[in-house]
This record gives sequence, structure tokens and C-alpha cells, in this order.
Amino acid sequence: MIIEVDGGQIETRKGDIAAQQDMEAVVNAANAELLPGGGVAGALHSGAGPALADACAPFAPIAPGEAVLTEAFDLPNNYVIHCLGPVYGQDKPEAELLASCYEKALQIADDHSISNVAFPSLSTGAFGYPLEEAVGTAVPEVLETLSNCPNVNQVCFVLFSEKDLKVYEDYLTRIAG
Ligand code: AR6
Repeated sequence: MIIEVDGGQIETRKGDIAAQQDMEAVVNAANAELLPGGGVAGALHSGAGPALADACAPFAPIAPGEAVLTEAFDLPNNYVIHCLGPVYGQDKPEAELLASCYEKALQIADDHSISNVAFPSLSTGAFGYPLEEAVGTAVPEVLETLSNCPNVNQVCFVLFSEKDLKVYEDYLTRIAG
């Protein structure tokens, strides 16, 4: 689904974050060391090739809530923005740290004149953040930050399952309505 919001467009789609041909930047659900891992990080590093880990090395380690930018190498994008989401129940305050990832990623995109950015659902896989709770932080933060990022026109949430997509779409339908 696509909704028009203050400052641009929000889109949701089901898919693989490593296969987003039309996005200038994709966001990585990274680990602190910015190394290849499972889930999103595994998919992006394997799509980008080993040069991505080399490009990440000078920035590591990063703290929960932080974001850093690299090239995207063999991915079909220009940039990867690596975010370290909070581990649920461990890195606190979780909601603030999760919001910070979305805010900083969009600010970095804006600073680099990146017009569209695709996010996975940060922290809701290996890091254990309950999806409904994460959506209630991620979406409002994106809406607020997007309105202050004149260069970013579109944010796309790329969800891996039909079930996750529905949670995002139900939330957006509620707030858009
Ligand atoms: N495309 C889109 N979404 C995906 C993909 C994909 N290819 N693969 C998984 N998801 P996760 P986290 C979904 O675990 O919770 C890594 O090992 C997944 O279903 O990738 O922030 C890193 O190295 C879930 O909804 O990220 C870190 O150590 C969401 O993306 C750690 O996991 C996030 O799942 C980060 O954990």
C-alpha cells in the first residue's frame, strides 16, 4: 500500500530487502560489529559481496540506536544505511533506541540527498522486539522525521512475511484513517 503523508510517501511491500531495485538506499538490521550475520544482515552482505564488510570495518563497533552509511557494492542500490537496533529486554530504553535508528537513518539519507529509503522491520527478528510494539514506534518516528527531511520523498517498509505486512498495513490504515 502507498499513503501520502507530510513530506512524502510511505509504502509497504512484502519482499526481500536485498532485492529492492527501485530504492536508492536500503537499511541493514546490523550487529554492533557490522559483520555479516543472519536475517537482513546476512541477505544484504551476501548480495553486496565481501567489499561491504570491508567498507563497514572502520565504523565498527556501533552502539544501539546508531546508524552509518556505506556504498552498496553489488546490491541494486547506491547505499546501505546500517542501524543497530536494540535487543529487546536488554538495551534500554528500547523504544527510544529503536526510534533513534529510524530517525538517524533518515537524517543520513537526507544529508546525502537520497530520495528513497527501504527499511526492514528493525529488531523484530533475532533481537526479539515484538512486532506490534515495534510498529508503534517505527511508523510514528518515520512520519515525524520525514516531515523534516526535504530530500527524502519516499520511505518503503519491506516486510518478509504476509503476517508482518498486515501488521504494518493495519497500523497505517488506522492512523491514516
Ligand atoms: N528481507 C526483509 N526482511 C527480512 C529479511 C530479508 N531478507 N530477512 C529477515 N527479515 P533480523 P534484528 C525480517 O533478525 O532483529 C542478525 O543476525 C525478519 O523476519 O534480520 O534487528 C544481525 O547480525 C524480521 O522481521 O534483525 C544481528 O545480530 C526483521 O527482518 C541481528 O540479527 C528483522 O530481523 C539483528 O536482529
